Amino acid sequence: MAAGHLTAALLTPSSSPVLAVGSTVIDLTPTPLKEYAVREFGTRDKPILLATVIAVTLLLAAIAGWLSRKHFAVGVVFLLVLVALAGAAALTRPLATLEDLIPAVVTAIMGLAVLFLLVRHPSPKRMRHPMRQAELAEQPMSRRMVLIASGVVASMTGLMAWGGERIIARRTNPGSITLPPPADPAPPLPRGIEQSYRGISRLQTPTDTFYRVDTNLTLPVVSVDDWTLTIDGDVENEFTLTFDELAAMPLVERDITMTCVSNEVGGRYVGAARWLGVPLTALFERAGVGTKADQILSTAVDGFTISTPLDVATDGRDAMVAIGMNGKSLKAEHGFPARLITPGIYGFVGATKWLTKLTLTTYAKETAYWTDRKWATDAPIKIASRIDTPRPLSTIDAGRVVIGGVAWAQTRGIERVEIRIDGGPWQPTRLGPDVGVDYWRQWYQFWDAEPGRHMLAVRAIGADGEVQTPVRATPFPAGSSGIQEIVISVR
Ligand SMILES: Nc1nc2c(c(=O)[nH]1)N[C@H]1C(S)=C(S)[C@@H](COP(=O)(O)O)O[C@H]1N2
Ligand SMILES: [Mo]
Repeated sequence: MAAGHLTAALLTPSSSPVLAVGSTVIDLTPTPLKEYAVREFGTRDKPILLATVIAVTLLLAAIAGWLSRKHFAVGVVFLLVLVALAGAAALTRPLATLEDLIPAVVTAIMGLAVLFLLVRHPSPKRMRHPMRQAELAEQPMSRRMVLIASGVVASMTGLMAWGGERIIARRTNPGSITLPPPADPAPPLPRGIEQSYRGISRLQTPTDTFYRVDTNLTLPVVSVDDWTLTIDGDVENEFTLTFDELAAMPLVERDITMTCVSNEVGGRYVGAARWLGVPLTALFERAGVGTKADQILSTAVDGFTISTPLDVATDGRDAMVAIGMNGKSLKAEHGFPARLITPGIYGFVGATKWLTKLTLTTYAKETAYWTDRKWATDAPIKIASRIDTPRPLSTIDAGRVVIGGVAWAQTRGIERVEIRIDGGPWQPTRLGPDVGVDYWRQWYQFWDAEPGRHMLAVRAIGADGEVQTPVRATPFPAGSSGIQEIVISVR
């Protein structure tokens, strides 16, 4: 497996047996199980998945070894079937080519070699009659030989896996590239209240702590020199841009808060950043949108797809193909070199990372990854608020404390945020600076905390008058709702 991983690292990382099997598991996971994993494991879901794939493989490989001690051929067939499954997983990835089978072939050859080394170690006799099973039992490998052989295999495995990981990390990390300044810059970001009231989320989420959600076990390898963006489908002039051509178009800079549909009440899958990009409307103007399209089908370099309602993306909001985030080019994790950003709708319907194609089409004709898994097609972000401080279940000292957090109602803006202490009346809070309707709003309030256990709740009221509902909804299929209520102890 490590040899296959190393081979894939040099060719196409996603064709690595471990990664291909893991990705196939992700794609085949039923929605309720996926929801459970996201809820229970959060961003550790990927390492846990990979660890499981590796553990199960080791177990199955052990069975292959055990089988082959009795009947070598049976062990060989078992091992080959396992590797064939990994090869099939690699071949059925979107955009896979025959070349993606190579890591599986290497895995098979290496697997057989190891099996042969460990089970059918060459002895002078066996060299002459390699297929004579009976001799195996007569001449077991000495304990010392077993230890040496296992040690060699284990260290080679570690070395190859480590090498593969290093190569993948280097190939998928593009480094920062210089971008032209915006033709339409955002005003300077006001000072947030996070420095005055510790524990409240920063007004702008730093890129390295910005949440990451995608189906990718491994980041795509994208070279900015080869990358292109194509606009096609129901348009008058289909066209393709290189990165430099895209970056040469007039760029806008906007502060936008993104939210993931998987965000639970009080969750962390939300982040606020400054995005630099080309407005979708500019690209569509150049393409000349036809009359039939009602959907923008965006495709990522790895074949992943997202559907965005055309009327939503073009209703005047700042939807864009973003190439910059917080003053730098996009990081690999966030979609280098270009991604879609659509304010006001959840990421899974409007924030395609590693974007390479925008196809104007219809919902009747084309479906995308999440639509195929029964998630909503149109998913406006629900008004929400979060308590950042004090932390749930924390113990704090009695006296004057600050309760604070963030609230968001993209495309509408936040009018008020209210808190409730121990089930009492809703009380007003003070708001942080206003960065626009698509941005979250920091909020805080002082509270004279008395010893004991207390319940704190928060709700937001939108500029359109909508009051955040206490009615609970799960993230599936169109985003969670409900009011966050936390318990804390005061001593
Ligand atoms: N290519 C691709 N783009 C994607 C996804 C994905 O799985 N693949 N996930 C989407 C989801 S569900 C969200 S919430 C946002 C998250 O963007 P971020 O990781 O930069 O925060 O990206 C969206 N774009
Ligand atoms: Mo998401």
